[in-house]
Amino acid sequence: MAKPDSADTIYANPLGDVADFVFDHKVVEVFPDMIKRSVPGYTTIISMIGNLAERYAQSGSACYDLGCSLGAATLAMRHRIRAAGCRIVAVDNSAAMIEQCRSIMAADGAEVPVELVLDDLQAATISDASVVVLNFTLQFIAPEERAGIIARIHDGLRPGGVLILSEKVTFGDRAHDELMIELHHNFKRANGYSDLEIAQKRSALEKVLIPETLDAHRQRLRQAGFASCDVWFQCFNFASMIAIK
Ligand code: GEK
Repeated sequence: MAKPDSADTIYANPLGDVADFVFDHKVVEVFPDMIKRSVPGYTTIISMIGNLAERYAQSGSACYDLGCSLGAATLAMRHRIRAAGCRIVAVDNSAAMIEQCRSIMAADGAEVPVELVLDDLQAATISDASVVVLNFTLQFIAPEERAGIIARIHDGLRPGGVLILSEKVTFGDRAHDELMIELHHNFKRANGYSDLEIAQKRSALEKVLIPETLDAHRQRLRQAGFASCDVWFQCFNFASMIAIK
């Protein structure tokens, strides 16, 4: 398998029928390039997840990275956690992602132990947690299943623990929503994606990535019992929230 550092050209040529997006070997090979060129603020969010983990990780607790892909957020936490006796549990249901993530973790010398789990995050037991990360993952889960997941995360957190939830979002005001989409597409164009690539990726994600409004996320987080929640980062239609138990 090629190293995951190749340029993303998956949608560069015209595809008759654009299939639904899947996290397979082809995506794994270009993933770091793809996500940096597609998600405004991704590098900042990853680095700040390390910052937040340093602040909120509690001694002897578990930190979870749900939908870990190649483990960027796991590594950020691993390098910043100072509390004693913490461990990280990183979960993804893509075998190709977990396989590559395993060699990335093995090549990293940091001390915090990382357990990699190949499974649906809905099957993962979340317990004795102080930090849970859903970094652009919940958006890929059917909307009707999201409340149950957020409730289980809340229940598995220690008091004072946090959920860091990053998502692509939509806006109730149609003109503002269209503006954010246009600015996002300009960001992708400036990063070298052609109009064809942008259009084909958009249609591949259409049924797979279902964004919601920030209000819908806030409501769900409060419903689950989080004492506070709000946005700590936003660039166009990409945002990250922190919810504190
Ligand atoms: C990062 N967090 O670099 N269970 C487990 N994993 C899932 C599920 C599920 N039900 N559904 C999707 N995934 C990462 C980036 S990418 C975001 C996250 C993106 C996994 C899927 O296999 C993929 O690896 C990840 O969620 C989403 O900080 O590509 O836009």
